[in-house]
Amino acid sequence: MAGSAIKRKLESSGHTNLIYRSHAELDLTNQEEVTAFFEKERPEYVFLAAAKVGGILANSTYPAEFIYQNLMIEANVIHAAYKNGVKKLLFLGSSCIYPKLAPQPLKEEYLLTGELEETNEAYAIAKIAGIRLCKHYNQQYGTNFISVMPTNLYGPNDNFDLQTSHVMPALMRKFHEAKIKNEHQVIVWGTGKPRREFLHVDDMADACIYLMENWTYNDIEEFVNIGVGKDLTICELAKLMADIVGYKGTILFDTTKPDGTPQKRLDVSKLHGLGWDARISLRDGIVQTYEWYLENVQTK
Ligand code: GFB
Repeated sequence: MAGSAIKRKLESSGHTNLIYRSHAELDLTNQEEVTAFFEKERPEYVFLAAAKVGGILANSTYPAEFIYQNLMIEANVIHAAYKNGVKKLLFLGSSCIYPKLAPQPLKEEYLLTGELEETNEAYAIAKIAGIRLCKHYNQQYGTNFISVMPTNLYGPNDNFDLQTSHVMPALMRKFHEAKIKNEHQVIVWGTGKPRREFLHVDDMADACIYLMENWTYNDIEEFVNIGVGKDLTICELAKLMADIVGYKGTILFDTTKPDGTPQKRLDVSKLHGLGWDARISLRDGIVQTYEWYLENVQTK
């Protein structure tokens, strides 16, 4: 989802000479393949959006896959970028790198100041390693590798599998299918009380390209949050989704499912100071994504 949004934005803003590979064409966990790719193509600017990602259940069910695959991807790509003289690399992290009970909103300086949320510790550790890989390569080798920490993303090309997806696509699909099948209740995981912040993936892509074009590692100082700075409860999100999809039945909460971290609202003052602000409102973004879902994904 993130990589395809960056690709769309680069193409629509007139960039040419773009190089990409699908997962089937290039396995980023394989060091030999990554080395050969960089030596052949010699990219100058790299967006490292590839990652093993998933929602709360996928993260807690497959922690070994999440830590292993993400560490391998980051180590292989960042090292090959250094070896092949990449001018600038942008690494995408995640807001789950922050301590579970950090003060809100989350400032960049709170990294590594407390215990992580247990449902996604494996993923968070891998993403923290990626940030530090960039930092230490810059420190030792003088590279210009920047990192960004996006909040929870949503939009076209998301994963709509109910077991492995994030909350936004899961609720879209659940409410849509309940409406189509005339079902009178939809089950939402957890208590509905956790608060989450959501950023449309096209805004995220815009921010990444803006930072790549305008700012260096020295300006950014290690990494910068990308978000909207506003959040809502999962219960509020469920009601908003029901309204947009047109579902009129009951919403039930399954409290046997985990809540995850209680809140992770990003402090976006650093990003605003660098001259970028999100444009797509939550309602507009969900409406647009639902239109995409109806055209591309819905089960017939
Ligand atoms: O989006 P989500 O899976 O991940 O869940 P996290 C957010 C909240 O929504 C949790 C609740 O409190 C879930 O219990 N929720 C309610 C649901 N209904 C559903 C549902 O049907 N499906 C899902 N998936 N959740 C992830 C991390 O945390 O955030 C990743 O695990 C990553 O590592 C990502 O950082 C951005 O926001 O809790």
